[in-house]
Amino acid sequence: MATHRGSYFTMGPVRSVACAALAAAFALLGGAHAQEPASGADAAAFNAWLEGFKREAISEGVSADLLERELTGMTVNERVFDLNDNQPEFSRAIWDYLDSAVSETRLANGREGYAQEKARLAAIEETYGVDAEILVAIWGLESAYGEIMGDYDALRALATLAWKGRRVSYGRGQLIGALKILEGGYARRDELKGSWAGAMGQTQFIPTTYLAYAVDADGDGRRDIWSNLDDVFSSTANYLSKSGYRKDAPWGVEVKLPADFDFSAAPPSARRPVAAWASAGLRAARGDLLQSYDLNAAARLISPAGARGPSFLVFSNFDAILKYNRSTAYALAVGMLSDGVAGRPARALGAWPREDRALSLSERKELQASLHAAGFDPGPADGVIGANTKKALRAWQKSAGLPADGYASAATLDALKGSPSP
Ligand SMILES: [Ca+2]
Repeated sequence: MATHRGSYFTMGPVRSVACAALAAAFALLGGAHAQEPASGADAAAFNAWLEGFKREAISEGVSADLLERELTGMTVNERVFDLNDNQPEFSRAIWDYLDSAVSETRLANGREGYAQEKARLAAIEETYGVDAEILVAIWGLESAYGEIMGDYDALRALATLAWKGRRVSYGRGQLIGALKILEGGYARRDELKGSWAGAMGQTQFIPTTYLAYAVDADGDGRRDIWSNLDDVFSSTANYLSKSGYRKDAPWGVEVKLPADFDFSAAPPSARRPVAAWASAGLRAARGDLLQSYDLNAAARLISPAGARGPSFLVFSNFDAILKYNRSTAYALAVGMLSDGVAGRPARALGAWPREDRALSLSERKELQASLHAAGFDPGPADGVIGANTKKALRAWQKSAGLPADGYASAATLDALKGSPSP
């Protein structure tokens, strides 16, 4: 994920990279959960766990000397423990997220950074085949252009996650990764700082992403994603390139749908050539035609706020950005911010349904239970509106004669609760 911070976790399993401080804010933390402080007897339990972890790490190739040096005397970070334990009750609406992700300040700072780093970015764009404005947008979302990288000690934060809680498997793998960074001499011990969930540096790489993709671009022997911009941009470009990003192709285009558009004929995973979408009546939101786009390029249709909000055709570069952070909102923010940075219109023309209220966790579970009661299968009622829930929602909407956009809003829940049982 570009950044591993609090809320991005609410959008699915741990991402491969960190998402931004911002993306973290996508869901508001629920607040007053009672937490058990990890003290007293827990400290002894942590130490016992640590000894077992050291043995496992040795078997995975980490040297005993390094483990003794770095983990002896390690303690739980109780702040990290609490953050990890916090289940968000409310999700942020995508328009609220985008307001912050693509704010005037972030746009202005992005244009400034783009101008300042023009020569450096041009060289990296050429080397990796990734558009400079996309690199700047990710930089802006991940760390506010290097300003907010997090100052949690990564080893201690990851040891805390690996010990106990919802992310032990993630924490364990990343802790091993962080130790291997030190063993390889890629970064200094005092540099290993980041978010509470272990995402580090100006691009918020988690340790395994760092190991696989971080680059020593200036040839000083270190992959410095904290303070060396050659390394920062090259690492990000390398990751995007390996994720399938191709330069000079668009991430997506906002479209207008015909009034009678049948969403049920366009599930979100369907990739079709632009020409086929044009035949189905789609038009570019700015200008009427899609003719300026490659008519053979495969595109998916996304309507993140349902039929009443803006829709976009997104291309393979959008999917490459999703590998950085598996959130549609994040990938849209990267695309829009990159457009703004490069001097193109940065915001959607279509209006977001701002009067809609995002559903709470309990309401999302209620929606799933109601779908089940109505004879549709949304999967377990876990409050996560994933592919299965959206599919069931679309099927119910179609059966009820509503636009089958799979969008879960308060209005959807009301309609569903008022619908007759089969
Ligand atoms: Ca370097």
